[in-house]
Amino acid sequence: QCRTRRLPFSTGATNNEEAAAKAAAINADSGAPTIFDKIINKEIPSNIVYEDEKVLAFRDINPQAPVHVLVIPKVRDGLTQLGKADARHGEILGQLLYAAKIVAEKEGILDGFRVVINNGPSACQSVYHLHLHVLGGRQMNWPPG
Ligand code: TR5
Repeated sequence: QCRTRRLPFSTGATNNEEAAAKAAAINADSGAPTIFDKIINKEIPSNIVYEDEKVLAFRDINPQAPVHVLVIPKVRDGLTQLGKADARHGEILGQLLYAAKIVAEKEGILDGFRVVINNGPSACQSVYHLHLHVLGGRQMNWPPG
């Protein structure tokens, strides 16, 4: 469960809201290196599903479905979150989406899978290195939470 929501549309700060805002600040987009850099550099182990020159895909440590893989660019280049994308990122964004399809194919979930990008505190983003969640292996419900 995401506990870092800072709702921009909330009115009147309660203690709970202040606590949530503080928690969100910890996970804010500071541009600092993230745990994913260590995974890319193989400083910490991960369960890699797919890798090419530009993209790395590895299993999420806290899976929300039988298949839950994260697809990330090996070079962040300012893409802490999708909302920071500009025209120069078009190629890598396409490569990430195509890699998500390759992952789905490798994992045998082409019949039904979901690709999710959480962008910013109100969407529960917790790691500020752009990543696509590829989820499947069970019935995915709609609407999402
Ligand atoms: O909440 P957002 O969309 O930012 O997704 C971040 C995802 O990274 C979450 O689903 C986490 O479970 C996942 N995560 C966090 C860590 C981690 C990871 N997946 C694989 N390996 C991980 N390590 C080693 N360390 C993490 N802190």
